[in-house]
Amino acid sequence: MAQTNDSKASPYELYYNPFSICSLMVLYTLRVKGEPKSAADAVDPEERFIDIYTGEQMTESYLEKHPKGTVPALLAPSLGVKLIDSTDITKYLCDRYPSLVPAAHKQTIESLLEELHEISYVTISFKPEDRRTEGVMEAVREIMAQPDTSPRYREMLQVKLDGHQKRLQTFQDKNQSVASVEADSRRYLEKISQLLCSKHGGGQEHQEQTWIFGDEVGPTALDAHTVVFIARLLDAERAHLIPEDVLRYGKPKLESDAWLGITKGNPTLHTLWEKHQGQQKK
Ligand SMILES: N[C@@H](CCC(=O)N[C@@H](CS)C(=O)NCC(=O)O)C(=O)O
Repeated sequence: MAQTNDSKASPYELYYNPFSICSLMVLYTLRVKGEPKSAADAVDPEERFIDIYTGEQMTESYLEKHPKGTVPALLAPSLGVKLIDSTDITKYLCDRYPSLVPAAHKQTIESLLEELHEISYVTISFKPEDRRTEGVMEAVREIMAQPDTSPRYREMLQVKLDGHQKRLQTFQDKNQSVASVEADSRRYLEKISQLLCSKHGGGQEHQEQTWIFGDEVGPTALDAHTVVFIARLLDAERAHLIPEDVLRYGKPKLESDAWLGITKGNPTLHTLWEKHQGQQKK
């Protein structure tokens, strides 16, 4: 299933899913990216929907494009671009759109983005009974077990399986738990709160209007990723992890045209979306 935006023929393709936090981070970065360094630096990808809830990410044709079989992915075959991680895609955009990483805040932005992406989103997004990672791994194994799966396709599926296994192992090695991931989230958002506070001296009145480094700086890559993280925590019923000033900062962005243009007003979590759909049918 493919959905395209109205950009002119672009050499770039962005594979995404609107219920994927990392896809949303890239999509929102694209919406607030500002002006490119030059016309040749412009990145306005054709956006292609991948249904990661029916297994489209583990089809042979998608794995040919993207060996990990995840979203997002930014590809531009004619430019030799193949970026298969949201942080790499964001760096690529930052190199081309200077307002995403203003020099004065570069170090802060880079180190906080790194910290944000260390957080296990799966742990705070899904309940153990959702069996999100296990479900994906089982589906991959099922395809591998089918007699008509070619040796080449089986090999590609094994790479995807190994990637998931490695992630699970890292989680166990780090001794992570829901409580520790919640603590990581709080620690991260506390730093955002401090930045907001240093900009506005703790006053409440302007925070709804502004960006982390202030209106004169405008949206940076840190804003783009943090706003999406806030949206996900809200959808995952984890509002208690968000400091009040950070919530006041985030909420208006989640009502903006840029955000609603991406989500169409849907939640960021597929499980929540399904629940809403079910309720509407009753
Ligand atoms: N580190 C990657 C994570 C990508 C990732 O795990 N994407 C998830 C959605 S948020 C996905 O594609 N899940 C489907 C699957 O693993 O099969 C990034 O930042 O892009």
